Amino acid sequence: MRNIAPAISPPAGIGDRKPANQAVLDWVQDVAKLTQPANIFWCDGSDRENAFLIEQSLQQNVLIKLNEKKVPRSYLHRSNPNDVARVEQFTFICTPTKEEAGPTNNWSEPAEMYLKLQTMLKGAMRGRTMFVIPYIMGPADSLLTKVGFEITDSKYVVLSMRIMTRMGDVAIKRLGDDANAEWNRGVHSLLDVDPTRRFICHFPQDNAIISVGSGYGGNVLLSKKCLALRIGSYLARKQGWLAEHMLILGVESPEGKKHYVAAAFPSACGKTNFAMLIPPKHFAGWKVTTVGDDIAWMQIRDGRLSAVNPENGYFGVVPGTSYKSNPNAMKSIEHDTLYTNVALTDDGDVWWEGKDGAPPAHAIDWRGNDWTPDSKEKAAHPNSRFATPMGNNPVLDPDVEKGEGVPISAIIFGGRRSDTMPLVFQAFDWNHGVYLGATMASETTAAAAGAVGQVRRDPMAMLPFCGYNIGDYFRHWIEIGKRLTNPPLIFNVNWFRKGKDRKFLWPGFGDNMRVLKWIIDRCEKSGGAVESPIGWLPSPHDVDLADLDVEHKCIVEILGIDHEEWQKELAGHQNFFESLGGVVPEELLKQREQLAARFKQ
Ligand code: OXD
Ligand code: MN
Repeated sequence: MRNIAPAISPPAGIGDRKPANQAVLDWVQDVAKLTQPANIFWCDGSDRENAFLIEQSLQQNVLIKLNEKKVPRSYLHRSNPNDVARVEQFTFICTPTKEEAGPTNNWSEPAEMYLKLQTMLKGAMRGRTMFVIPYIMGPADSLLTKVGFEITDSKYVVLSMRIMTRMGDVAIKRLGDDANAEWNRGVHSLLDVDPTRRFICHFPQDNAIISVGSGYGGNVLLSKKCLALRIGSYLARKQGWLAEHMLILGVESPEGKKHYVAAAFPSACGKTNFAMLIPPKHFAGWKVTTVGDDIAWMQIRDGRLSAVNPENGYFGVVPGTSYKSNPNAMKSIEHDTLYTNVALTDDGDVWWEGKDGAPPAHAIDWRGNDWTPDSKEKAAHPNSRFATPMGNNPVLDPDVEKGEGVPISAIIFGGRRSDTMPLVFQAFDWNHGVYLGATMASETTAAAAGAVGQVRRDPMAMLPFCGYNIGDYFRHWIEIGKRLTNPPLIFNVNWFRKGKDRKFLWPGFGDNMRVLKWIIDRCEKSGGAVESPIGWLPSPHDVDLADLDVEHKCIVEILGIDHEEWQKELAGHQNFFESLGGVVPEELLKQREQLAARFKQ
């Protein structure tokens, strides 16, 4: 299977939907002059176009058709084995000064980076088709919604963007013909998929992105991490709103009282699972619904934060997904799904580590090699993915298309921590909550290239995604807090704490409803808690643990804090703040001092 495929010739009526906006036409001509494609394909997002591109992708070995009975209208793509995750080391924020990008981003001077990329892009699409994808991020009638155009030489990108964004006419109409309208310019080329020529570059002042040398989703679906988070966070600060790496869920009581919660977790920490949670039997009548599983755009409305999901689909990690861990995700990916880097069974089905049932006796692994249960290699890559339309989700929130968004009652920060962090605690106030987010840490996963399992500070889960100086980002959060008359309560959770036997203390998944219920109780001012140095902690009787098969001593351990571990944690916060070289706002430095002082009381 290959990523790079020769040009295609569409029949009349396909690939010719040119927008009227002169600024778009001029930009496309400029990129075409540079990259010299065989032809230009103007995407409209229609069913007919999609069917044509799928047919071409099957012929050109870009996709494999899966068994129509087992996974209807679904396909498998294999990326180049050197290209399976986001490449943070080759991701750049290009601003006039290094200070604007700040201490957590790779920086380049824009003119220098443009020159380097233009040199790489010269003639890069020769013999290939150049696709122009119009799309919007956000519900069609939201004030927050942004228009983007992505140019790409990959059909896989076009097919994925149709799932992940609202694509085609809706964007052309929203942009209109005003040559000065705001829209994002995204250019992607696979080049030769060589890791030494792989760069993901953002030019926030120009609202522009250029990504070269990769075919992996997180690097090339420019709507997602690049526009909705990196450029999005930059625009959000300028325009007074928040672009965050957060899921959004609705939780409704049996009496019909509904709250919405936004939660930030680093990549591959179970955001999709939490967003689709099925409450355990004991919580009969409670309903959890999904607004979004990865990104939240939040604006201030009537003194509250109101959130929309800018995306239209889910690009989730496959391994570990099962009817036990996430039945709603399983139902979502049973049809109309584009899989990347999972294993292919002999009967044309997909398989991955952690799927329900016994492993197949034989399969083709994600690299295209024979695989049996005795193989040393994994059948599916640990960062293999599904792209599936959010309309497939059986628990999709009915207000997902509401332009004004949904009102947020609580914000949750969380990471993957084997120790130190209790199951849940509540910040004393907004600035303390910002401190919890700013000092968040997690053990690294396969979602990004590099070592797995190392604890790294990942403020608000935005370390790889904040498109400007992290100090200014913290300050922006503090400023937003000042404008909120009814701010959400802020919590920290950790599903991953381990006991002395190195086993997880908490079952997670559906049982996280118990934690969510305590959070909702706190929002309703009915939940009990005890004051501790780190914030409000529930005691075991404050959390509904009925029918939970976990020993009481494990509950006590996971709800509690270890003062020695927290001394190390405090030192970790200080080291992290120091490593940022003086950009951390006074308010947060003060929060650290107050936290340290509370431990001494
Ligand atoms: C993702 C990520 O793909 O965070 O959502 O890496
Ligand atoms: Mn993510």
